[in-house]
Amino acid sequence: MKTGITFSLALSLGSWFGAVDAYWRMNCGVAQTGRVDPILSPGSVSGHVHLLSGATNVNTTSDYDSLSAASCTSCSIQKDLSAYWTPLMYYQFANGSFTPVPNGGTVVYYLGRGDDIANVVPFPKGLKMVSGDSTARSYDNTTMTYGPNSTFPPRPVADRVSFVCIDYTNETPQTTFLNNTDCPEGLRAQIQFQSCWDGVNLYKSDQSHVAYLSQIDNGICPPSHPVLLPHLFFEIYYFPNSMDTSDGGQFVFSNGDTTGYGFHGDFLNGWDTDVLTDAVTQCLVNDTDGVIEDCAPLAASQDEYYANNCPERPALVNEQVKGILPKLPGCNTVTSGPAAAPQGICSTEPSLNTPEDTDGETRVEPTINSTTIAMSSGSTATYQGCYIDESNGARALSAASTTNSTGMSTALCAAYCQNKGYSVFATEYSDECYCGSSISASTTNETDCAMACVGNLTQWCGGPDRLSVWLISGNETNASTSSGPTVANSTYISCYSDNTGGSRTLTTRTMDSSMTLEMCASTAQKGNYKYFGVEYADECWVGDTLATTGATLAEGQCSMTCAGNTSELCGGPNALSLFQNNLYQQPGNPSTVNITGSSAQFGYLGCYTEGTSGRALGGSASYSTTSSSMTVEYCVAACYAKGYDYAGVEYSDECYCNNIGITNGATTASSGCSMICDGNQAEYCGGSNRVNIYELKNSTSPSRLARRELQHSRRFMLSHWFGLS
Ligand SMILES: *[C@@H]1O[C@H](CO)[C@@H](O)[C@H](O)[C@H]1NC(C)=O
Ligand SMILES: *[C@@H]1O[C@H](CO)[C@@H](O)[C@H](O)[C@H]1NC(C)=O
Ligand SMILES: *[C@@H]1O[C@H](CO)[C@@H](O)[C@H](O)[C@H]1NC(C)=O
Ligand SMILES: *[C@@H]1O[C@H](CO)[C@@H](O)[C@H](O)[C@H]1NC(C)=O
Ligand SMILES: *[C@@H]1O[C@H](CO)[C@@H](O)[C@H](O)[C@H]1NC(C)=O
Ligand SMILES: *[C@@H]1O[C@H](CO)[C@@H](O)[C@H](O)[C@H]1NC(C)=O
Ligand SMILES: *[C@@H]1O[C@H](CO)[C@@H](O)[C@H](O)[C@H]1NC(C)=O
Ligand SMILES: *[C@@H]1O[C@H](CO)[C@@H](O)[C@H](O)[C@H]1NC(C)=O
Ligand SMILES: *[C@@H]1O[C@H](CO)[C@@H](O)[C@H](O)[C@H]1NC(C)=O
Ligand SMILES: *[C@@H]1O[C@H](CO)[C@@H](O)[C@H](O)[C@H]1NC(C)=O
Ligand SMILES: *[C@@H]1O[C@H](CO)[C@@H](O)[C@H](O)[C@H]1NC(C)=O
Ligand SMILES: CC(=O)N[C@H]1CO[C@H](CO)[C@@H](O)[C@@H]1O
Repeated sequence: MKTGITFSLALSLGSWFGAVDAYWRMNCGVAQTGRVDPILSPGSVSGHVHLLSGATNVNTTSDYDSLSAASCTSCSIQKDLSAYWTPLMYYQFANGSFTPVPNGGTVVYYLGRGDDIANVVPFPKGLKMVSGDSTARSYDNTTMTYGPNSTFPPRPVADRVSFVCIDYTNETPQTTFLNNTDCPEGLRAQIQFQSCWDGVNLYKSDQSHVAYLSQIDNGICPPSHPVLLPHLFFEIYYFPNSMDTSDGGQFVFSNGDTTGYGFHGDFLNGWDTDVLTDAVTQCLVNDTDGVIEDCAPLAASQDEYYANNCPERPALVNEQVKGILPKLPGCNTVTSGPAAAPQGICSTEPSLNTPEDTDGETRVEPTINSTTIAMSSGSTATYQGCYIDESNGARALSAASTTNSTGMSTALCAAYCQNKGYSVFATEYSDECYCGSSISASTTNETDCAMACVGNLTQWCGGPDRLSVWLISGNETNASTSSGPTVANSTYISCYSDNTGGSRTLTTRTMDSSMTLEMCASTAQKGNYKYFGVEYADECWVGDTLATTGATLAEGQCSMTCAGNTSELCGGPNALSLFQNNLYQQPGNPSTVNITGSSAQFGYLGCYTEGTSGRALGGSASYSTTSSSMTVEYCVAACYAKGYDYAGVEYSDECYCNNIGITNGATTASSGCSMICDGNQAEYCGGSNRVNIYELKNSTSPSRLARRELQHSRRFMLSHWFGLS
């Protein structure tokens, strides 16, 4: 998984909200990071950096119509092309420099709130609003909501901002300011919006077109703002514990605010009006678990892979806002109050970059046997369907593979496989490419292959363990018709060049004065090497990849008889009789691991980075061991035997266990976990600071149950901080 969002939802517990709600909640990846604010700084560079979610084309001049032209949104509901943004959180090192705190994106809630909920109306086209006060550095206990009497008392509007430090073992109340930042499971910044509209103005710069409910998240609207809107609420997940804070630095928002009182949020409506109207009517009043699947108008355009399919766009403002920065972008002084801190204005501002125009671009659904692409070689590739990969731990197409995390597309994979002489190719998980001569795996529902290619977002590139399979016309029989020597459990490739410009085609050599093809095949099988080749009568070469320096030679160049069998040919000078080992097992991560002698099963969660301030499987109750015969099964069994629910393998021989799950680090590309287990050549055991994590399924251990309870109770939990009921 490449998105941090599923991760952050798993962390959710506790909430601002007291009463049982009707609502929906939507996860959002990042659309843009930079000094962009089309509400407060239209057409110019904003005063401070924002984390923007929503329509992919959000820019400095966005309005309803321009957002509506976006090709996608970084949020899960594709018919919502709104833009949502908040200031970005940084860490200021003791030496004065800054770096962004890793975030898990924004969760946007639409809640049915207010006494007048029966008359709630959808956001009108083009409505925009800002909640919060960027200049605030202390709690304002005098500016109150409308509250006419003791049934609907007024409340300080400052309560619209809140922070939750998430710590499963030591729950702390939420605060209206940034207090504790030692948050093992993350820090949630939260902002409530105005739900009462004057019914006339889509925007007024003093925000007087909208007003808060009397209780902010519930109650009544003032008579001046009689129209009730859906109640909007953002949660932004930060991971302060993934920063090394040992230098004694501090957390600060992009506007220079260390207190959190100046946190704020912006909303620019870009919804498809029909979809929003249907969702408000059908779901806002009675969807009590917030799940989009339960709301038909929203589910229809939900994209499970929103963060990959609509990734963050390149920076619109020509300045650096990530990495290590000498100062906060813009002219923002770090202040801690209590006095208000007006927005600093710079005399000069960076230029704007011209973004690639993707407005209106839509994804093309390929049709089996009729969608074709023309390849630069002149061949044509025809779409074959969505196939299941790794159904029993082995790759469906294993002859060759590559990953390109920026450029993968159907055409790129096609060219790669054709160059290697294969006629079947397939893309997977947005950036992987596999080749073979034929495919015998099972097809599956086309909707399973729903990840866009990273190199061309209008094409599909498979999904998790799902292959978008293509066939190159004219090359169907290339591999299968090649004749040549037969060796059991091996396929002859061709006579192949070696030692071109001093580069070896395969990695590892053994020599034997009684060399035969079978002897070399046996070496490849024992070591689980994908290829083997015999050269110069007595040299056996094995390896998993063919160096790009090698190429097919005329068969006549492999005409030396084998040292151990004069009836077989064993290559020639700098020429390999090259074979593929059909017993080769592509290393993988078993998706489930059974515990011998028990019904317990562990499921694979993914490849994770270790945290900078602690192990991914950290916490006080954890265990680790190493073994020169490490396998996934060994580690899982060792953790289970000691009563742990999580197991992780790393660096080919290390094993980690804990009971509370992932406490540090984050999901990362599977390519980071590519070290072979010391005890099983067909399994991966993590990498350097990368860990493959497994979780006990259906655990009944008290810690897991308690954690799940906290997650489930989210929507029912009474807010002790705000004293709501
Ligand atoms: C903002 O985006 C809209 C829609 O893509 C585009 O028409 C407009 O020119 C962009 N504005 C700027 C300043 O780039
Ligand atoms: C508001 O806060 C100030 C400073 O803490 C305090 O002196 C004052 O009494 C408070 N006012 C109200 C109405 O609570
Ligand atoms: C409180 O104010 C609301 C709204 O104006 C009104 O409907 C209600 O009757 C009032 N309640 C009391 C006890 O005055
Ligand atoms: C602020 O954090 C400290 C340290 O974690 C804690 O002791 C204190 O109770 C917190 N304050 C509030 C108002 O929650
Ligand atoms: C809510 O009520 C509407 C109208 O009665 C109905 O169409 C919809 O299915 C209900 N939704 C849920 C989640 O129960
Ligand atoms: C595609 O063509 C192949 C070979 O002609 C055929 O076996 C298969 O059923 C076709 N699939 C579809 C979905 O038409
Ligand atoms: C990835 O693909 C892009 C676009 O085709 C190409 O420019 C780049 O060199 C490729 N990167 C790797 C590592 O192959
Ligand atoms: C594929 O999945 C979609 C969405 O879940 C469903 O509507 C459709 O009926 C499925 N098609 C098949 C052939 O199972
Ligand atoms: C992206 O894919 C579409 C659909 O296959 C294709 O028409 C387009 O040419 C591709 N774009 C690039 C830059 O290759
Ligand atoms: C080929 O592989 C199969 C399956 O592993 C094995 O049973 C068989 O003995 C092998 N044949 C030879 C000649 O090695
Ligand atoms: C694990 O057990 C399940 C049933 O309990 C079985 O279906 C599955 O094949 C087993 N998996 C392995 C890898 O042994
Ligand atoms: C017709 C066709 O696509 N032929 C291709 C088969 O594959 C080789 C590479 O192995 C190409 O060179 C051919 O053009």
